[in-house]
Amino acid sequence: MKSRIPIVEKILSSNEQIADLNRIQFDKENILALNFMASPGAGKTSLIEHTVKNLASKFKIAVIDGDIATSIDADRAAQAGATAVQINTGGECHLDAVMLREALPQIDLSQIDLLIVENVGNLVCPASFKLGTHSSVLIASIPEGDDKPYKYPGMYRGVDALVVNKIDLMPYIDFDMEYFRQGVEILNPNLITFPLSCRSSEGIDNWLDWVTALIKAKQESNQSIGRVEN
Ligand SMILES: Nc1nc2c(ncn2[C@@H]2O[C@H](COP(=O)(O)OP(=O)(O)OP(=O)(O)O)[C@@H](O)[C@H]2O)c(=O)[nH]1
Ligand SMILES: [Mg+2]
Repeated sequence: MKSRIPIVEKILSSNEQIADLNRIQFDKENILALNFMASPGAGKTSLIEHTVKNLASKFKIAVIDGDIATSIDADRAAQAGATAVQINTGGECHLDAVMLREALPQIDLSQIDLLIVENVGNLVCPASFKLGTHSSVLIASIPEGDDKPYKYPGMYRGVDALVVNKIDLMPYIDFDMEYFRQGVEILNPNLITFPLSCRSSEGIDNWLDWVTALIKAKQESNQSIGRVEN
C-alpha cells in the first residue's frame, strides 16, 4: 500500500509531459483546443452540435470524442459537420493525454482552427488528467441539482469556463441558482459562466461569441509571434 501514492504521482507527471507535447502541437498548428467535461447526459454533445453548426461556416472544426464504448457521439459530431474521431477508452472513466496524442494523427491538424475534445461523462476522474488543451469547459445542467459545486469541488475548481445547460427546465426543477452560484464562486471566483439551453437555443449566442473570440485571439497571437520571428 505504501507505494501507491508515488506511483499515482508518477502516472500523473508523465501524463503532464505528454499534455505539454499536445499543447506544443496545437500551438504550432494554430489551433484552439477545448476540453469539454461534464457528468453523463449534461449536454456535451448537444453543445458540440450547436457549436459546429453555427461556427462551421467561419472556422474548420474537429471533434475528438471520448466514450467508454460507442461511437454515438462522434457520429453526431460528424453529422453536425465536424471532422470527428472516436476514442473508446475501454472502460476508463476519463481521457488522458496519451489517448489524445494517439488520436491526433487521424486529423489533418493543418486544416483545423478549433478542436473540441469531449471527455468521458464523469465529474471526478477527468479533472485529474490534463490533455494539453487551452481551456477546460465544464457543462453543468439543471437536472443534476444545485449542490454539485459543493460535492465535486475538484472539477469546479479546475475549469476555465462554466456552461449551465438545460435552463429551459428551470420551471420544473427545484434548482436554486443563487445557491449554485455561491458554491461556484467559493471554488472558482469570477468564473465565466454561460447559462443556456441547447433545446431552445436561449443563451447560445453568448457562448458562440466567447468561442469565436478565443479562436480569433489564438490566431492573432500566433500571427504576431510569427511577425516577431520573421
Ligand atoms: N430539456 C433539455 N434537454 C437537453 C438539453 N441539452 C441536451 N438535452 C438532452 O439531454 C440528453 C443528453 O444530451 P447529450 O448532449 O447527449 O449529453 P452528453 O453530456 O453528451 O452525454 P454523454 O456523452 O452520454 O455523457 C439528450 O436527450 C438531449 O436531447 C437542454 O438544453 N434542454
Ligand atoms: Mg456525449
